[in-house]
Amino acid sequence: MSIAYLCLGSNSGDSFKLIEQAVSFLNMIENTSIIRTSALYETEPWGIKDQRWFLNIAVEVKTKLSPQDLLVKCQNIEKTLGRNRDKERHWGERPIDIDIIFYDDETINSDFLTVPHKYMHLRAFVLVPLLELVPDFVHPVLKKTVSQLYDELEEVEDVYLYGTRKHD
Ligand code: PH2
Ligand code: MG
Ligand code: MG
Repeated sequence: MSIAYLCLGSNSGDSFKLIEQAVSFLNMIENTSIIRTSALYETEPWGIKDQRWFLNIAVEVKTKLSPQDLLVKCQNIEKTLGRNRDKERHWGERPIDIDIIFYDDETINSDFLTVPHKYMHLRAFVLVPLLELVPDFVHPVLKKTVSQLYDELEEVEDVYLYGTRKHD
């Protein structure tokens, strides 16, 4: 049994419902179950600014699947929920994105999958939800804890607990 941390994001369609559905589909994957989820966050777009704000959540799962098989299952859920990668721009809007952030303390670098996630240490929208779950987890490549990585962020995009952002 392995433990993986996933980050889910959505900024098109009914993001609240899409995240909810994605979480329930994750729990239905064979040999995989959700242990905990973080709170839900409203987050400023990272990478490309001129797009809708995102909803993000972190999910802790235990699984008997390999990282590659887990990724395929996550991609199938993305497809089921209407994601069409051909129509997207890089870092642009998407109905649902499910990324593997950590898988135990494994390091994977293939064309198909990079674990830990390549940009996780630069993204408040990943680190803030993850801080709730595993502040002391050590990044196996950078050798720093999640909370150290958060403290060392140079550019911090806005992250609000869902429902606490003031709209003008
Ligand atoms: N995902 C991206 C690019 N930028 N920004 C936020 N706030 N949240 C995301 O999930 C996100 C992003 C590409 O996957
Ligand atoms: Mg992804
Ligand atoms: Mg992503």
